[in-house]
Amino acid sequence: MRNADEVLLVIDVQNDFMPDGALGVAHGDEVVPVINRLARGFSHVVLTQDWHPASHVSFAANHPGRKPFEMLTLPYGEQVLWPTHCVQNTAGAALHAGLDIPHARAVIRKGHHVQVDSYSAFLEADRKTPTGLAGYLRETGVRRVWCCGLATDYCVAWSALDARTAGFEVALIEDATRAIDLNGSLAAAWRDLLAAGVERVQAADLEA
Ligand code: VGL
Ligand code: ZN
Repeated sequence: MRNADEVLLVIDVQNDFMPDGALGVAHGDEVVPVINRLARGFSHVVLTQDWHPASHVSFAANHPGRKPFEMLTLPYGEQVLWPTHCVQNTAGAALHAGLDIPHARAVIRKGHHVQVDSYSAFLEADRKTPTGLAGYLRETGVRRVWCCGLATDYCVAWSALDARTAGFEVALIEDATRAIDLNGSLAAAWRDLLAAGVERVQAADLEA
């Protein structure tokens, strides 16, 4: 069992990010058994859910004439336009049924503001609005955050970077993630992660 000051942060293991989902991540389902095993080694596990209103600004369908995976300039910066995904209370937004973490303590839902996306579990895309996760982790005595889930180059990377900025030690468990990899986003994410001091580890490293 890992120390009480370490948390496993399981990001967006939701049906819409599975290979047959609305925003399918290739081999996304393969992280489920790996994460279930990892979670048994942590007394503290926190889950996240991407949790958008149907009218969300990140959906291409809400911008007439625009298509998924195009870019759009918004007041807070450049936004990828995504296929409609993880709409609040839909089956696609539900956690994968095979996720088996009965002792998970908290679920953070993000991306609920109509006009602002939130890849990060800590700070929304306006880079100002906190989700409350940093405060929750500090108040529960967490010092080190282990990140896994979907997708490596979007929600997992942004969460890991913001966890570093918030002052936590951070590791990203590479084989407990899968990537979208849009226009080189995976390589760019790893460049930023390593530069920020995020450790790149494999699930087996935690069992050693
Ligand atoms: C995600 C794109 C849009 C993710 C969420 O979970 O990585 N990616 N919304
Ligand atoms: Zn989303």
